[in-house]
Amino acid sequence: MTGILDDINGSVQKGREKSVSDLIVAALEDGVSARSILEEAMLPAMDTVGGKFKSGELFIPHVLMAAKAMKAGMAQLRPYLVASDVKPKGTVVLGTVKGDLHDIGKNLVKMMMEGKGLDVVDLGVDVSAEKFVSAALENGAAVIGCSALLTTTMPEMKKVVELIKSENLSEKIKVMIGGAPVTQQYCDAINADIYTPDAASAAEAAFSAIV
Ligand code: B1M
Repeated sequence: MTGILDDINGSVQKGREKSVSDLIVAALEDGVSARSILEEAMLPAMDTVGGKFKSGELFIPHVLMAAKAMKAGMAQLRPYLVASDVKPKGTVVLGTVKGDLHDIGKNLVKMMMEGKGLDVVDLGVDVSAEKFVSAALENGAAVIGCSALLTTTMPEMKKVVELIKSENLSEKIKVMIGGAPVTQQYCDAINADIYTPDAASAAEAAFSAIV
């Protein structure tokens, strides 16, 4: 990574919202794609922050500031990542599972799904299995998307799968899971329908499950 992408990475890490914003404007003007800004600068910056938090080099307030800068940058990139003239092709109910407040990855998944022309009902964070299922029924959603970032909250995904099964909704509603600690192996173990490792593949998979 060089130049402006490097600077964006550094500013996200330091939680410098204004500088992230100015640098994104400059990068877009220079012809750097929104996708490159996200994937080559901003996402790696959050990974670095996570590593430094784990090793004790950074503390929660730093992580929060970085997350805030990341969110502001994502909002700025949103119009470039989401096509506006596509008709909704189906509905996904999306949220971060109960007990979990991480929402940056979930918001990215939402953006990518909207970019594929899917309608996304965003339930936010700390969403119970009951809420996922009732919202899916209310909105006629064919897919429930659960995001989890903590190993301690991953079992909430199993509750969603079990509730769908006990309500005999397995044919009608597919459960899709993802988040940093989630794996295909875990997906198989809890009998969820779809696992994807990143936001772009989540959007592809939801699109294929619906259309
Ligand atoms: Co937290 N946190 N955090 N944190 N945090 C992690 C997850 C952690 C790995 C950091 C570390 O120790 N290295 C660690 C979890 C350890 C574990 O469980 N094994 C951790 C911890 C411990 C905690 C607290 C417990 C800390 C504490 O209080 N002592 C606490 C928990 C609060 C709670 O949720 N109840 C906590 C709090 C926070 C903040 C509030 C400070 C902040 C969140 C702000 C916010 O989200 N609004 C925060 C952050 C920012 C992080 C890290 C640094 C970054 C997460 C992130 O946004 N990544 C994170 C370290 C890391 O992940 N490297 C960490 C960028 C984002 C784009 O990636 O969400 O993985 P991600 O999404 C990816 C894919 O996973 C995928 O798509 C995205 C990329 O395309 N994906 C899906 C996500 N959801 C998907 C759903 C799908 C498909 C794909 O289908 C439906």
